[in-house]
Amino acid sequence: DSETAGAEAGSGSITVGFSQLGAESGWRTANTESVKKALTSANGFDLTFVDAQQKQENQIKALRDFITQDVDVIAFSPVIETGWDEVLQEIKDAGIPVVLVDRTVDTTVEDPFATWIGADFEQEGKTAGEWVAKNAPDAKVFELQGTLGSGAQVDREKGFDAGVGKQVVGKASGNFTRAEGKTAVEAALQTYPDATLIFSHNDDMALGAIEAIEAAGKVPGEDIRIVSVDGVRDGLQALVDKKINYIVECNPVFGDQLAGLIKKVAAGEDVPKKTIVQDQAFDQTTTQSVVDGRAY
Ligand code: GYE
Repeated sequence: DSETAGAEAGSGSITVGFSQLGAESGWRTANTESVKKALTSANGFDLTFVDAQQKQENQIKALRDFITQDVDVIAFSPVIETGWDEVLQEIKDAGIPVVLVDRTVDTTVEDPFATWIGADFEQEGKTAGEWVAKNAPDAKVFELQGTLGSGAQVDREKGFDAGVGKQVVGKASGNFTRAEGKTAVEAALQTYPDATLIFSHNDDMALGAIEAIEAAGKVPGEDIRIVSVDGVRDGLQALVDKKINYIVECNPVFGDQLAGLIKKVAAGEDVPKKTIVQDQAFDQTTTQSVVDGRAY
């Protein structure tokens, strides 16, 4: 699944290979849209975009193809943190700068990327934990984790558990998708019947959790409260419908900021090592107009 917008791009355009990790969630779809909207030929880019379908081997293959194409800049969202040493070294040896998008890497390669743009996942987990500490200090928590080993899972769990880890009675991964979130919660309702709150690492899994809870004859948001991360429209709708209790935002719309960074990196200009995308949080006072006005 690869496409190129190069046909009309002039010789002065910046060639970019972008390896997106997948299309697992509403967040990801909005992020892909934002990136594609910003990296157009009209804006001076010649983009090759490849979706890895949540498989690291697909990403590594795409990155190697970008080296062969000798693109000006390689951008990618790593599905998990580890396993990139070899390919990052190859990219470095080829002299191609890397712009890391959204998730983070854990590598032995020195100075592996020029810049990273994404959210503060640990803070998101902390913010979720603060809501639980204040509003549900006696709740027993089931933690519905994202893709195991991904920066978003590792750091959200770290931030949450640092605050209210003692309240966590069980954990399982739903791989950031609605379907796997549902399956994980169906099992959790059997394994941890005492759980009264779910901390879900994203909205899609929380929406799957709602289906599982309702199918078990319980009321999501009441019998089992739900705290989630992202703030996509479907998640916010469930919040307004009182099925989710609190959502920590993770903003996927940073394509323009990314385009600005890529231009600077391609020109050899100095860029900050990190750009943190700003987030807010939503509680049940959120109104329908916020949902209706949401762009994704
Ligand atoms: O929260 C989730 C997605 O890495 C921030 O990945 C991203 C996360 C996002 O699947 O919905």
